[in-house]
Amino acid sequence: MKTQVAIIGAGPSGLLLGQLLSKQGIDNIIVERVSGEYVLGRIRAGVLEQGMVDLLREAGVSERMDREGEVHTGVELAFNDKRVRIALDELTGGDTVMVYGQTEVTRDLMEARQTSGQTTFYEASNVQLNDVKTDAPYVTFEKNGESVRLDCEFIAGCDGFHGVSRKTIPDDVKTEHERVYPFGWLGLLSDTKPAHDELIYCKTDRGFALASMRSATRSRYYLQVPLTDKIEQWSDDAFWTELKRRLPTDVAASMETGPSIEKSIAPLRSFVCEPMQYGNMFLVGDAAHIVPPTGAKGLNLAASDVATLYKILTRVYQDGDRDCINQYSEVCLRRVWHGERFSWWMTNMMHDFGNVEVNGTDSQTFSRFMESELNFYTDNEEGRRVIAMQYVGLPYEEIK
Ligand code: FAS
Ligand code: PHB
Repeated sequence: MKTQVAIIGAGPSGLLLGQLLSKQGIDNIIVERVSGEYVLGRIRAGVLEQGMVDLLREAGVSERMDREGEVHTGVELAFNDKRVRIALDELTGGDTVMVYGQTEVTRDLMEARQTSGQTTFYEASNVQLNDVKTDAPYVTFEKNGESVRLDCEFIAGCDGFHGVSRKTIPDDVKTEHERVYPFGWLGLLSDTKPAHDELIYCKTDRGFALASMRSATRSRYYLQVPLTDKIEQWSDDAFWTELKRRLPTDVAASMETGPSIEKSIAPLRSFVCEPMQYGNMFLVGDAAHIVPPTGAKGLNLAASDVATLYKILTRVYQDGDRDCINQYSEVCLRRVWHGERFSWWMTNMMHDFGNVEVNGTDSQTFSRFMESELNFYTDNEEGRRVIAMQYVGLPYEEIK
């Protein structure tokens, strides 16, 4: 079997890349480890930057997003009994974010791929990448007990943090940067009216909380929890009770509660693999980098990687320019590190680190530093503009 671009992973990175390449007539095949239903069952991101919204429109998969998604012009930070609204549009000259769940983005991309007739192998096992340093790389995997070989010209490793692609880069070639946070996020999805019409990021002495949403009738909430917590410890009632303790009083008082339709605990880490390319294999999205979700950057950084790789491969196939492939890693990493820093910064400012020493600073001193940081950046318009610029997303970089 042969294709031009083999894509490993059918999450948002793999599906969006496949859709964009297909629209340029570039043949691609996706190899995914689990079923499509399983991919859709993962509840993850909820906020799309303008750049990702534009890319989904370019990919021709935005009709439902434009109909059902909510354009948000601001987000709130609540701390020390005050609420500061970050007026995204006013502070950035009109940029906004779109609230539309990753699950829906993935569903729209899956439907578009079905329509395009491009091949996707779900439930493929023992996926291996071979000869990625040559001009004739190939992927091997098993499907329904059969061994399959997929010859290609390029491989896009869109297989997430636990995938096989990053492992293809030899240890003496790659550098992995990592910061694991001493807490996790307990997330709950419910078919209840959102507690507020915009997102509220809350810092309290009980820990962080986030009130988000998926639509006017579906809410998404998060609580900072110790890494030792297990989901079985958290009944719905316990979740709602704790959330009400962390939300602003008036918001908590009027909040609608109801049964969870999903509840899970995710660890928080900052992670970057450098380089993001090895021969004719390119790491995309979570396969290359992870951010704590405090900055709503995870999915959005994946989208900007996709945009860069799509532009490069289009130039290779349409203009015969192969030199540009060497720009991939450098262009992606410049934007990735800005997203990493913002997510790390927001996590440090908004969470309670308890008695954990941070960067050699005792927890109490660190907490004072972060309190000052949060007050400084929210007390003046220039500080709020710094937050707004990053939250709506920095511009995508063009390929030279
Ligand atoms: P994904 O991990 O989504 O997709 C990778 C795909 O590759 C998966 O379908 C996997 O099955 C497949 N795969 C893995 N190994 C393979 C192999 N060997 N062979 C073939 N296929 C393989 N981001 C936010 O912005 N906001 C959030 O609130 C947020 N919450 C998150 C919660 C959790 C629990 C996690 C894990 C992430 C969260 N993220 C959030 C980040 C998330 O949205 C990612 O950025 C996004 O899923 C990245 O998409 P992909 O790069 O496609 O990786
Ligand atoms: C979400 O709605 O899942 C969400 C929104 C913003 C974040 C993280 C998660 O920063």
